[in-house]
Formats: sequence, structure tokens, C-alpha cells
Amino acid sequence: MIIVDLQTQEEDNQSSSMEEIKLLAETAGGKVIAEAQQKREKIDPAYYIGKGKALELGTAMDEMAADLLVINGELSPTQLRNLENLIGGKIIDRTALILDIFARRALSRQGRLQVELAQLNYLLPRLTGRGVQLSRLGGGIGTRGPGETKLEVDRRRIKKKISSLKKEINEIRKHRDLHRKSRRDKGYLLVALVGYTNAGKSTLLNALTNSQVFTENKLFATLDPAVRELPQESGENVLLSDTVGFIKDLPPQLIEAFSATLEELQEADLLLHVVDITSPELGKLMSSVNEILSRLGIDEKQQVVIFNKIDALSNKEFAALEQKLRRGYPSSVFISAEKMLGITELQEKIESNLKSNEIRMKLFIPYDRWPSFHRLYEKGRVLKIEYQEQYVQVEAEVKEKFAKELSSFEKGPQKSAQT
Ligand SMILES: Nc1nc2c(ncn2[C@@H]2O[C@H](COP(=O)(O)OP(=O)(O)OP(=O)(O)O)[C@@H](O)[C@H]2O)c(=O)[nH]1
Ligand SMILES: [Mg+2]
Repeated sequence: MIIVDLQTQEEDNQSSSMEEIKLLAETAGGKVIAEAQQKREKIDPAYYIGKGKALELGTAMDEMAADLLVINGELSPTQLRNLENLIGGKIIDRTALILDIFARRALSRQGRLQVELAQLNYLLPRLTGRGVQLSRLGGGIGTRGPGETKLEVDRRRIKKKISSLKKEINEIRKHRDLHRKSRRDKGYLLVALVGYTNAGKSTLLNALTNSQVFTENKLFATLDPAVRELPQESGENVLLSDTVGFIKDLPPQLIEAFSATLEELQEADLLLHVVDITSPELGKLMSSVNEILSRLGIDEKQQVVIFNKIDALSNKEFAALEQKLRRGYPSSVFISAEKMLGITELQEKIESNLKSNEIRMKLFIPYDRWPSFHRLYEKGRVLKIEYQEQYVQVEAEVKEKFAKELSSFEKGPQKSAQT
């Protein structure tokens, strides 16, 4: 395959971007035989890379007998169609490449369903693009008969498949909700690993929980996240969950499709943000992770920033970086998940973070209010429940934020009986 990367004036992180697309291509099982770059002021609306460059690449593909042209960017359906018509060879964009990797790597039923959904979501507008004229002949919504084309049949079939996949995923989601709820009821706290793909999340999961989940020096090694028990000094029940790695400009189809997997993160009491300290652009990678977290609505969650792979730096490099990073991220931890460096400090940090900002409360809840107290299970940990005559007496540990809302129930039974 040949890879082409477009540099526009708005962007400035090209070299690493090229490294990343190459790694993606290799992860997808392709062999990169040539790479090209083009500088343009902005993206070409018709061909993305510009017609001249596209023709040039078409010739190169013929000459080198390359089977595939990979474009480092997301093409609109029209750009893809124009390029295909112009060049004749097979062309894929970054999103399609990522989808392909996900498809190869998804093993669980849920993973497979989610990938298939993402692929069909990606495909649908691209079918439409090709068939827009034909579609119009059809006469619009609800008309069947002479104007119906194969394309419309395809589209309808895909839409049907999409909705059945969504249904299936929803079933799994419900099941997981139950599972999560029972975890809550048992008083488990949840810590979740997040971070850029290949940062070392799974390696760290293994280090902290003494397990052997799959790790690899390729992108998106983890698609079916594992959950393991995380032993605590305090004896508290804590689970650590691995997550699908993030990547900058993660295709929205994937975020949507993987919402069931990513939902796990919503439940987390603490996020461990793992960062590869050897990455030349770690600041940017961290912002893209945070961007995705905010799209998922969980950027407010407590985060411990973990700089991993310190063993891969020389002492001098490490000293310089550490000083700089500590200033920017005062409560970060520096570790090597592989060489087990800094793990004890991290464990202590996790433990103290879980304890902080939780308040133990004794609540007296009138029976008529009790049904709405399911939230307690989500926002806190119920330690003890006693069903008294007039109220439910609950001992719980809850987050500071939630504690304020509950303070009116802290009063003894006599007082709460008046209200
Ligand atoms: N030198 C060094 N390499 C590490 C360390 N931790 C992880 N790695 C390597 O980094 C690569 C990626 O590790 P993973 O644990 O699979 O990374 P991940 O974040 O789970 O990646 P995805 O699941 O693909 O998102 C592997 O080749 C690991 O061996 C470390 O502390 N030092
Ligand atoms: Mg992993």
C-alpha cells in the first residue's frame, strides 16, 4: 500500500501523524511500500489531496503494483468516489483503516456487534453518495416499484441491519447494567484505565492485578476490555477495568458504536490516565484523550495522570522530562508498568484518591422517598440498611458533591418526621 498524508496550514503535527498512520496500516496487516506527502493551503473539496497529486499517485500505484492507497484523513463520500473514479485503484481513508483494525480485533460478541454497527454507519452515506441520482428517480420516501434500484434495496437492508444491531447491543447493555448494579450493591468501587492507544494500559492492568491480559506493540490491542480485582491495603473491594485505547480524531461512528463498552467509564470512581512518556507529542495525545472523555461527558471525573515507560528513557532524558511534567501535572505518577517501577507509589495514590472526597453519612429516609434513592447506589456506596418503622436508615459513603444534596436526610427521625 501507498500512504499519503496531507499537510494543510491549520495542522502542524505532521511527522507524528505520519508515524501513526504507518503504524495503523501495519496493524491492519498492510505493507507500506511508499509514502507521500502533499502540502496544500487547505483540503481540496473534490479530491481531498488535489487532482494533480491524485493522478500522480495513481501512476505510482500502477508502477509499484500497490494494491491500496491509504489517505491519512477522513474523506467525504464524494471525495472518495471522485478519487476512485480518477485513479481506479482501491482507496481507503483513516477511518476505514481504523474500522478495519477494529474488525480484526473484536473477539467478543459485543465487540463484533459494535464494530459491525460502526462499519455499516460508515458505509451507509457512502452508498448514498454513489446512488444519489438513482435514488432521486425512485420518487422519494415510501415509493416502491419501477423506480426501485438495487441500491435502494441495499440501503434499506443496511438500515434494517443497523437497527437490529442496535437492538442486540441494547440487550447486552441492559445485561451489563444489571451486572454493574450488582457490583455496586456489593460495594465495589470502580477504577478505569484510559489513555491513548499503545500507552501501556493493559500492561499496567497486568502489573496491578497480577493478570495476563493481552498486550502488544501495535494499536488497539484491546477491544474487549477486561475487568480485574484490584487488591487494596484497606481490604476495600475495588475493580480495575481496561478500556479500548483512544486515538486522535477517533471516528465518531466508533464512539457511538462502542458506547456500550465506553459506558463502563461513566461508572468509574476514578480514572487512571496512562500516558506514554516517550511519545514526542504527549501533550497533544493527552488533549485528544481528554477531548474524548469530555465527549463522553466524563471529563469532570477524578483523574490520576500516569506517565508510563520511564524505563525507556535515559536518566538524563527522564530527569528533564520529569521536572517539566511535574510542574504541569503536580499529582502525576511516573512508572514503568513493564519493569514494575513506581507501582507501589501508584497503588498508594489510587487508594488515597478513592478515599478522598467520600463522606460517610447516616441517613434517615422516609418510605415515600425511598424509591428515588436508587441513585445512592450509583453515586455512593451503601454500607448498611435498616428498615425501621417510619424510615429507612442507611449508612453510606458518598461523594462530596452528592453529600450536599443528602444533608437534609441526616437529621434524626423526629425532625424528618416533621417535614
Ligand atoms: N518500555 C516499556 N514498554 C512498555 C511499558 N508498558 C507497556 N509497554 C509496551 O507498550 C506496548 C503497548 O502496551 P499495551 O499494554 O498493549 O498498551 P495499551 O495501552 O493497552 O494499548 P491498546 O490496548 O492497544 O490501546 C507493548 O508493546 C508493551 O510491552 C513500559 O513500562 N516500558
Ligand atoms: Mg490494551
